[in-house]
Amino acid sequence: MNLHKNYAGIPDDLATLDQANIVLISVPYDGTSTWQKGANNGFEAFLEASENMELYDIETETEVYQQGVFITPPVLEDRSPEQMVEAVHETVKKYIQKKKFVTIFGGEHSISIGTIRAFNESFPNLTVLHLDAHADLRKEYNGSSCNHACAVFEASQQTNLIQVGIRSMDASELTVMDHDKVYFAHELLDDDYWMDNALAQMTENVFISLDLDVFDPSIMPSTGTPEPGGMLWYETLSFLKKVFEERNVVGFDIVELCPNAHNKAPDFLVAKLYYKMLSYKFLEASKQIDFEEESDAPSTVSRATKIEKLKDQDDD
Ligand SMILES: [Mn+2]
Repeated sequence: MNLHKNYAGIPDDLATLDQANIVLISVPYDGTSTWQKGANNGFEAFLEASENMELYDIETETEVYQQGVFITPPVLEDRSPEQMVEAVHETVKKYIQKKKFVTIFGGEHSISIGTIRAFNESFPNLTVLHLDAHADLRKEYNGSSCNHACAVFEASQQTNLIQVGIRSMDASELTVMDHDKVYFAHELLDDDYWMDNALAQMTENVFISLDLDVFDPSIMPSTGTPEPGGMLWYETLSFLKKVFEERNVVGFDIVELCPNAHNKAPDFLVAKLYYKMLSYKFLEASKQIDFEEESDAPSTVSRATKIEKLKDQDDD
């Protein structure tokens, strides 16, 4: 693993713990996956793809990388699923206490048991927004409660869990599932109000746990257990944007990137998804940076500001 890379190739001075507002913790763990292996290679593929992104976000007219992204040493504990979860829990909590915006990259979905536990202990009345093809509500699987199939069982008991995009589950999960707070993939097509209804059920503090298999395999084939009938790019972004605008998103994790060396497009999708989520989170702060640059140092205005100006001229 190459530890010297920065996310999106940002300058080193924006990638230090002191300077960065955003912390990125990788957990390259693949100990309990049951079908296609390789989620342990996801983070490296994500980082490599991110280096090829253009950093001006057209939709928000911002350059969120200026908030800085610090990549922590990876969580490598893998002696048992339980010990891995505890290591994730401790690490995530440590960075939350440093008042950073903490994001976590898997690895497979069992890592989220630790991330959710850390956020739930740190923020009152937490909603967990779970985007996934799978319900992941088993209390125990293959002899462990820290299996990927159990990723949000604890969240279902201890937080306000809202599940979106689900299209695969075991009958035993029906008794655990809170059906009013589940938005099945097949229902999203015919329901114009699902986004607003899901939002209305969220408390102020929201943690997002995003399993990449929530996306349709046509755009996200690089995942351990692809399921047909998933969400597409723009509907997912428009939902996420609403959540970031209307609630206090306290952090998020992205899991289950299982890269394919012969198809880089899914890696790029994830790099961009991460950037979009940060762009939504820091929308106001990013616009502020552009404004300050314009007033203090006109010769070094950012690309975002220049484009803002061009647009103003068009409006006249
Ligand atoms: Mn899944």
